Amino acid sequence: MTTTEERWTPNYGEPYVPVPYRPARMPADESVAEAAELRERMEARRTVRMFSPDPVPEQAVLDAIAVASTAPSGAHQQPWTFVLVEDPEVRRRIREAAEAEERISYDGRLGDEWLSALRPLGTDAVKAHITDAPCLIVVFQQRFYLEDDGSIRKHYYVDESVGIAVGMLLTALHLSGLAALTHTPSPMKFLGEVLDRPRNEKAFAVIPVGYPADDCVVPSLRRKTLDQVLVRV
Ligand code: IYR
Repeated sequence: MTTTEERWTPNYGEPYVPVPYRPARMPADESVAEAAELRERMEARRTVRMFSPDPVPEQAVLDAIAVASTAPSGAHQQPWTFVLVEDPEVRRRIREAAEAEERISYDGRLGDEWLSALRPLGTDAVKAHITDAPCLIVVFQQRFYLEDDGSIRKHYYVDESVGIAVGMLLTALHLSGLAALTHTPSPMKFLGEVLDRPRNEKAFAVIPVGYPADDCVVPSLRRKTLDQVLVRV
């Protein structure tokens, strides 16, 4: 496991230092055209559960993670860690542990109502995507900041911040031509153990990244229309 940069130090208690922000304003017609194109491209995104083992361009994945890390966050604490897992042996261990939990879930822990909600998605306890996809991004929330001396500092709005970052990650991956799955094995405690994460980090999602398998299928789902999700006042 490698981290190349020096450790981030938070800026608790530092003064407010406003700096100018004057991005060039996009002409309205360009905004409309950009938004329409983005909408069309994002409407084509699908969650993929059947991956090709073909490798993906690593720089595209690193850039997508960098995009995710531009997300806004509570008190700008950026309470996230992205663990990029390519090692097949580590992926095998994650799959084994995830499937052990999922078997318990699908064999009854979820309950009938939950299982019936999942039926149209066709999911089950077999998590081949963990070892089929060429890489996984395991996202961790930093529930609090761990000082070098072991003391802790609070983090704020961690769920919201990491949720926004993951949304931006999925968008960046899709717009870079890569397929992904938001997988939430439950419970996820084993991820911190397998990946040897510090005690302030809690697993949030496992995101296999790759290309769809040649024979990939996805469930036939209906998205809500704009009218169905929009209320105007
Ligand atoms: N975590 C399980 C079950 C599951 C739950 C929901 I909500 C989903 O949208 C999909 C799956 C699993 O990964 O199979």
